[in-house]
Amino acid sequence: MYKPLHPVVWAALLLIFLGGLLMTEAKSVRAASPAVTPPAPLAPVPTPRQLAWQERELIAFAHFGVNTFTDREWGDGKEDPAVFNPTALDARQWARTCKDAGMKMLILTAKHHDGFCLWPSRYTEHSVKNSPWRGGKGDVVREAADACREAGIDFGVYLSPWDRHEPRYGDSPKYNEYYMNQLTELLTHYGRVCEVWFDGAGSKKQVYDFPAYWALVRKLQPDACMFSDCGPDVRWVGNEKGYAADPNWATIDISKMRFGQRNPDQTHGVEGGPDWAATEADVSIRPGWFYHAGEDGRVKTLKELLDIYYASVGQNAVLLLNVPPDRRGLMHENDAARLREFRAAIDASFSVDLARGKAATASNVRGRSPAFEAARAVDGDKATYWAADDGVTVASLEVDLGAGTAFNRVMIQEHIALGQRVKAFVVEGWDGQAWKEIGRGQTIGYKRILRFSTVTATKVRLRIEDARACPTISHFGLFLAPEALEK
Ligand code: FUL
Repeated sequence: MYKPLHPVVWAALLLIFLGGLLMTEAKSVRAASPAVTPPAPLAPVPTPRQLAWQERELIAFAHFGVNTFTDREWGDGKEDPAVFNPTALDARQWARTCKDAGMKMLILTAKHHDGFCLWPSRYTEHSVKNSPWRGGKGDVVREAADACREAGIDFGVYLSPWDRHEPRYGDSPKYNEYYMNQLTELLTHYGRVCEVWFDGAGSKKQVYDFPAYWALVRKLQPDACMFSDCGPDVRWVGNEKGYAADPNWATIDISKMRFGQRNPDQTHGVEGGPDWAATEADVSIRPGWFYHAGEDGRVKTLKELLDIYYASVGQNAVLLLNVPPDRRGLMHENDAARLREFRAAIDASFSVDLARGKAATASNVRGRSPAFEAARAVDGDKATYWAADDGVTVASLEVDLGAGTAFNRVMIQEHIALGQRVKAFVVEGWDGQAWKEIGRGQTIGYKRILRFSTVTATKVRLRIEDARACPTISHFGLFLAPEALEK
């Protein structure tokens, strides 16, 4: 039988209904409030091709050519092409060796200063086509480009502007035409090319037409970054030791830089410079750039390679590590073995991020929005970042590790798609009583790694002491490298 509800029950039901209505209203008000916008880009910012280049971190260089067979570093261009005769060339072995080492691209010396071309260029006789290798039908550039594609790594070319063989060298317009014809061959016959290396070494008698070279590369291979002493996409770090320095601004004033000359700003970059051209740190795994049997016992030690890694990749540079194929046309066993150790050491050091997913707070969160909160720096997602409000250039990020945690590496990354910002930072650990400084630096950029003896802390904080604009930190990580690799 129907029984009327008691008035108190009616009143309660009404209240629940009204409460529900109110909450729905509140939610829709929140959803409708304007979203907090990301910080405006701080110009200059990297192009997508420059970003992709920086994210490769490790690139292989392969110096190979007549010098490999004459035991020289700089050939004079008078070599008989017949000296070029590798007995067992296998570019797939190069690509595999580099890929296994975590290198994301291989740059081949298609032509070094001796002018000898590793591909059968139509424009010169000084090439593989006049060598006995593969009966004069071989093409090292083709084999290397195909092998890289097959292994899933990118391919780049070094085409020395300085040419000690070519008679047109020094007759500027004629040689520029010759050089651009060769560039065209390299950039149209071998698939995608991701970097073109313009080496600054050599004579001053030729006036290079760089604007024309650059325009040609842009037209034929829009994904390719161009390297030289002075950009335009990436710049030389200023030494051949593989070391970048702090500060390392990716920004610079290209109009003040000269090809083939020492450029005072190239190592540190210029804070607030008008152009984006990050540093590429080149170094050989052996004393020489080309293979010399006498250096088989002088392959860099694991410690040397790791020091180079921390000084380059760990300091906002890309490391370009040369591994020269030998007279067989193979990367030597000693070099390959060292590269395996190198990879294993990096993997062992960085496989577990002890800050990942830990509770994080910040002194300032952009618009108090969850999209920019501190947790974004420890979420393992490179697309998200912690950001502060506009105008806030001093700010801190704190990670609560929950318990005493041992670590000896800190990795910090800025969201550089919006420009490089941080000018000074400190990392501190809470030892139960006080904050203790662990390390400090000036610039961060794409990646900064601090390396120190193991410390234990329950909380860690990153204090940005100064920045060009509100900081955007995409990654703050803590790692414990095995003791043997500590420092
Ligand atoms: C230098 C060249 O002279 C060396 O032979 C080597 O190619 C190095 C990477 O660049 O300028």
